[in-house]
Amino acid sequence: MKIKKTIVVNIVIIWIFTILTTIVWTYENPEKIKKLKDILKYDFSIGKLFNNIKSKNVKKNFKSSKKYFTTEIDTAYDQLILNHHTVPVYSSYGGIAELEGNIIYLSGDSDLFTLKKNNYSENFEFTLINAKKINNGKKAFIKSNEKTVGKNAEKYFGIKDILIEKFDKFENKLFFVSSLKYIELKNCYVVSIFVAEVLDVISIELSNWKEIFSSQKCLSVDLTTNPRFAAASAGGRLSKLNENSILFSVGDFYADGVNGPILSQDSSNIYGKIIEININDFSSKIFSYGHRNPQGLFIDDQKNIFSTEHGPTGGDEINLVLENSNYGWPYATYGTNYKSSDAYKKTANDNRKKWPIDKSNNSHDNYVKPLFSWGNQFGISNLIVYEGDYFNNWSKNLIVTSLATKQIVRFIYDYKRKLVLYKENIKIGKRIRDIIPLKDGKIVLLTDRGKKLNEYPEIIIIDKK
Ligand SMILES: [Ca+2]
Repeated sequence: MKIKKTIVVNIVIIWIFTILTTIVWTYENPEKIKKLKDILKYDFSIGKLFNNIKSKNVKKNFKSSKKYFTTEIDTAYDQLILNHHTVPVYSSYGGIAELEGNIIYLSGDSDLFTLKKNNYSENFEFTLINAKKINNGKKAFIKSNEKTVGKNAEKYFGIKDILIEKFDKFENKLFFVSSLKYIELKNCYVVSIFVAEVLDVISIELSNWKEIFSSQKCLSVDLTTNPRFAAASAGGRLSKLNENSILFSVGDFYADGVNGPILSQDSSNIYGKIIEININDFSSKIFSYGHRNPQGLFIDDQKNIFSTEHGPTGGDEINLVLENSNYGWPYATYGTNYKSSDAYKKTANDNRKKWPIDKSNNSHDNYVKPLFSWGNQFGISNLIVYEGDYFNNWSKNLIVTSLATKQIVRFIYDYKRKLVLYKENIKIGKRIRDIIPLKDGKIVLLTDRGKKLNEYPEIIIIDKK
């Protein structure tokens, strides 16, 4: 009897020890939790552990705290209602588009959903679309490079944007996707565009994905040293330019002359550029250059091309993009140096906050100047020109989104003088990745995922009270 009792006590001790070890090991550490989750095929996070044990149907039980909720904010003209729809998968980036009045969401890991009204309840619901995934080699990339670049492999390798548009020469609408793509044989990566035809706009039936564009220069994870694999500066925005072509904004991956070689001023590659791609023969050319991380692109009704771009600290920009023009990076910026870069750390004596290779001496002279540049941390993402009439006081205003300050900013733009005149900050309270206008005049935002596994991205539909 005594032996049996000892065995039971030992088992209980081992059991408690295992739980404690797991809790300590995974505490506030999303990668480890993700690893465990993958091993156990289980959504596993502290605080949710006991709920999860009860749950039998793990897949259906997605872990965001609230699937749908609303908030209200006051602005200069309107009281706004924000309809927050928590997306069903935890991923970074991805993109949103409108198709036949419904919102299409492709996650950073290529899961395709529609967000639309349920016929019976009028509530919005996500439906998973049965489409093939983009074959970008993400798993192989993570496997080969996670040891070197850590969590950045999972976070930054994936889908950057989507675009769904009708073009004259095609019977069906075209669905474009921009993504990083891993070239396993050479252990390097490129940026690519894939396209499918939308064969049925209601059921979202897609043809097979076809790769129509890839950068020639394949980048290794040690292109830059600090950080390695700087795909936070990947750009990736897609926009329809005309019936024959699209524009594609590509970042410099921090290859800026300080943290790596200079790519954005070198015309032999497409990084740090906006690229025009012909959709009939897939030929491409450099449209504009000297960009750092152009994450926003919008072409308005009058064919004005607006872009946004992350600068170094305090140097985020809105630009009016003109063909064959040089936007200055890395030789001109109003921003100062990032704390993370090598240049910042080199010596304490010199002016270490200055961007060290600014040839323009903080004037941006000899390069196309931005329409506006922030002197504070802003974390710019995408933008639109508001061309609807639902928010009737916002007509032709630029609506620019921000990650760090969790807001949208409305600019009044003087089209004749090409100047911004007025700005209104509108606090949303979430890091915003993407913005699209809907045909009915409402505006939709895609937010960033949080650091914790239960902080899923949201799609926020902005409405008036
Ligand atoms: Ca610039």
